[in-house]
Amino acid sequence: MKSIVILISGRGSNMEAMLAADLPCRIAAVISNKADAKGLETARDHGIATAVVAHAEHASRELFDAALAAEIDRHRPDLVVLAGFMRILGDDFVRRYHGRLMNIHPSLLPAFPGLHTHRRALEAGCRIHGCTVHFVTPALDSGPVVIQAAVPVFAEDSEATLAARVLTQEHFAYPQAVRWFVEGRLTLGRDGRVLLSGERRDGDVLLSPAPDHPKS
Ligand code: NHR
Ligand code: GAR
Repeated sequence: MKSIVILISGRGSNMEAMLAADLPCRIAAVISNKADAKGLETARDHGIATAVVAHAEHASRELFDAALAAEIDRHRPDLVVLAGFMRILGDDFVRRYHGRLMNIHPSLLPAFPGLHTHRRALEAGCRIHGCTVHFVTPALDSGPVVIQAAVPVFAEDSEATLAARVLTQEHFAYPQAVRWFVEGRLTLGRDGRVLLSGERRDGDVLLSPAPDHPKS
């Protein structure tokens, strides 16, 4: 059975969704760059090993990355999962985990890489927003896309209501992506493209605003 390590920085609701999804893999550890991350408690409550590698205690990004990699490698994971992990990782770190490092980003990439995605989607007047699971590459939020989920944006939305709607979909999309990976169905090809075996082809469309005459 494959094993994974999950990196968090805060609440850890995506991590919790993975625990709840009963994935066919071992969750070897949950590691945070912040000692006060709420998700660490949740992981401990589930009997999962936790560790803190505090970025604030390292003199440079390179030293932090190296300490983080050392902690991850103790567990020899097949996959490293960024779940609300908020530190940009350097090229050496990303290359070390090439094809086995995934992130969930709260926008429909390539729209809105970086931070404050929900605010920016509202400001841009988007009618559709969402989240993206991607393999991590050195360029921020630009790696090959594994799965995306779209949600409508409503005129009365605030950053908080929109974030909550997206987060609900994150909790479906991310465990699905990790399941594909640990089942051995999902790989990053040598050409940098995502390969998913046995992919379904009956995806639905989301029109937002909804049309007057919905398809039956
Ligand atoms: N690292 C690389 N190399 N590539 C990616 O695609 C990465 C990554 C590290 C994290 C998650 C990402 C997101 O989904 C992620 C993707 C943090 C920042 C950021 O600006 C940006 C994007 C993401 C995560 N972090 C600040 C920094 O200086 C700190 C912000 C804070 O601590 O609150 O590292 O959005
Ligand atoms: C999620 O919405 C995730 O997509 C986002 O932060 C939230 C973390 O929630 N990630 C980023 O913005 C990465 N920069 P969680 O801790 O409850 O999973």
